[in-house]
Amino acid sequence: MKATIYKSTGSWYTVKDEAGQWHNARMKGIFKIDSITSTNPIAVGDQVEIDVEDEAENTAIITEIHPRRNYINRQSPRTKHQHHIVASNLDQSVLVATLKEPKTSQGFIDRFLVASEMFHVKAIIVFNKADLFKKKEQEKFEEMKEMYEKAGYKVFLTSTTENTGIEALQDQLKDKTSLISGHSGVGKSSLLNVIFPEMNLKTQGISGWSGKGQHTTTFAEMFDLPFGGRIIDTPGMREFGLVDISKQEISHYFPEMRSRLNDCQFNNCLHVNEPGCAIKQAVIDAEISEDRYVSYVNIMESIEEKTW
Ligand SMILES: Nc1nc2c(ncn2[C@@H]2O[C@H](COP(=O)(O)OP(=O)(O)OP(=O)(O)O)[C@@H](O)[C@H]2O)c(=O)[nH]1
Ligand SMILES: [Mg+2]
Ligand SMILES: [Zn+2]
Repeated sequence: MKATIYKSTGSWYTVKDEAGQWHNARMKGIFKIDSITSTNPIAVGDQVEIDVEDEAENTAIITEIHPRRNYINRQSPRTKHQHHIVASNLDQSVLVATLKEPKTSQGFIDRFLVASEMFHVKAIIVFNKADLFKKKEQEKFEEMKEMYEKAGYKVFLTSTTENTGIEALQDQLKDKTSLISGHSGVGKSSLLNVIFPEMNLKTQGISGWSGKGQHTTTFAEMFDLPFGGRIIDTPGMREFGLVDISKQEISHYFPEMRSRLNDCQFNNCLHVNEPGCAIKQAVIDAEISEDRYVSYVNIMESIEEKTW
């Protein structure tokens, strides 16, 4: 019987079968998955085959994993050479960012967007905590919104305390499977709670952002949305390491660069020192944001430092 993974807690998985019945399932034996070295063989979002083991106890055995349409993985915090699959079979990846309490850097946002492009998952950006904005943050937001929209990304502005911007976000989530990511404390779980109050997810509490970087959500979990679609809440991430990316590839993951690559004089152009570079020209002409270009160069440099 076909089923979908909603949650993983160690060796047990919460799955929902095609008839809408929930089971506690575990894997039987060891089966080979893809060629990637991941720390978790089964991830939230995976489509699997199950055999019901015990009707009364609602337990089942996972016998097979269906090929993934796509997946997002992150470097394992423990071993750099291993990956952890966060979720699979996604329609979009939602980055929740904040301009204060805590501040999400542009470098982080851009790395996130590059990773989403690498995984072929459409990304959108939600700036939360709009209620905390003073003039400075409001201006910064307008600037970033313009920059990211020009690059081809949708940008949303929300506040969970004032309930603003929520409907537009709901429309964007409807009938899709979305993964929510962002630093700890940006309000990922809070957002899901206002989108779907019955969800009742644990959040950091009314004292607000502590600045201590404690994670409230500790594992990825998927939920069905009452208006159609599914959403996956994840624990906050500290930084974003890009793995398995070559310098030559990076510009392909900046949509505003990708569309201009054919215009560079050299087809192996890295858009740094080469003559006849269409990307640098577009930056000079303000067709590509200088800040996005700086992120591009920073990512290039971080790859140079990689020693393996
Ligand atoms: N002022 C303000 N505070 C918010 C808003 N959204 C969330 N918060 C607060 O921010 C804190 C963190 O919210 P959470 O929803 O737990 O954050 P999270 O992103 O799920 O964090 P982790 O689970 O640790 O990754 C809580 O104290 C919320 O009350 C908002 O729109 N405005
Ligand atoms: Mg959370
Ligand atoms: Zn170039």
